[in-house]
Amino acid sequence: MQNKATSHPKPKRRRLLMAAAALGAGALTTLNALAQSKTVLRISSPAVPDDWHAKMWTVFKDSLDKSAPGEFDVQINLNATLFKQGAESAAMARGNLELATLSAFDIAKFVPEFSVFTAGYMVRDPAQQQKIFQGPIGAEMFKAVAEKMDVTPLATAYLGTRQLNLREVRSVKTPADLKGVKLRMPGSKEWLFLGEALGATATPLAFGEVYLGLKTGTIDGQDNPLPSVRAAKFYEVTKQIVLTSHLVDSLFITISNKALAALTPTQRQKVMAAAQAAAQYNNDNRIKEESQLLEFFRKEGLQVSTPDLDAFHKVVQLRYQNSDYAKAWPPGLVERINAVR
Ligand code: KDO
Repeated sequence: MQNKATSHPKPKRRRLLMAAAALGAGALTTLNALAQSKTVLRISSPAVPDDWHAKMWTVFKDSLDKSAPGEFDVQINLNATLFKQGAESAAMARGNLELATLSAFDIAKFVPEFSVFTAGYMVRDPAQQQKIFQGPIGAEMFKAVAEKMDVTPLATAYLGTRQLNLREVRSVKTPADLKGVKLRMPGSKEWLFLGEALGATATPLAFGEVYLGLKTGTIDGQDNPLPSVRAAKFYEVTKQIVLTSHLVDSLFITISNKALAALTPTQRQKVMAAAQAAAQYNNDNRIKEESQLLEFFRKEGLQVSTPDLDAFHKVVQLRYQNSDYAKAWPPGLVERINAVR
């Protein structure tokens, strides 16, 4: 026997129920259609949420939500939760990822001449960095990236100037003083070469594992720009910052060519403008923070020291000049970079 609640409703109530169901289904269909018509832009980054190059993706998303309301579904994945650090360019080439930030090291694997930007003491400061990549050198390099990697750089973000950050206090004046120091570097031979050029014993580790490595002592130190040392809280598990300033580091906001080709010309312009706004936000905040952070680290009890920078320049530059990397640099490229002011 049917109970009352599940027996057929009275005609008026039934009509109402049917109308509500129809409305519900209709609204759902509209929502589905809207969701489907949105262009999904998946982003993957190893950055921690509190770092500027993580926050810049919100600027990117907000910019697109404003300039192209309802057209894009921007999905931001931080902490390497979507793809592991270094796997982004392959994911983009396979069509599994639309946007990421690539380092010069990621690019140099496929575009050998790009290794010039992995060399210590090559780029002088963030202003020169922006001019290089916004000028003819950048245009030539980005063309090669698009051809060889099937991705297109949209803007250059300044990751900061890399400094050494040690677990125990040590007197570091020249690269020789880093002999035997187990220095964590990101996991590629281009990064390891930089660590070795600095005089240390370079050891590969993903960014997400550095905090624990420093805490437990499986590594003696790491190198990163000061804002990342703050954002990833490395200062909690280290005692010294050595201001080697060995790399004015860049991150390129890059889109897969497949995703780019799927956009209308107007959408392309909007995505480009959003990437540039994001980079600008990152650059302004990072430069400002870099100038203020030493005080913060000192208050946290870290010792801050400055080495013999001439000695570091000489040793590191010589290592690169004599390396196989330099053989891939077109004649005159270093001079052209130096001439950018
Ligand atoms: C790092 O692993 O040390 C590094 O700074 C390398 C950069 O290229 C970049 O991947 C960065 O980590 C991450 O975005 C985390 O800040």
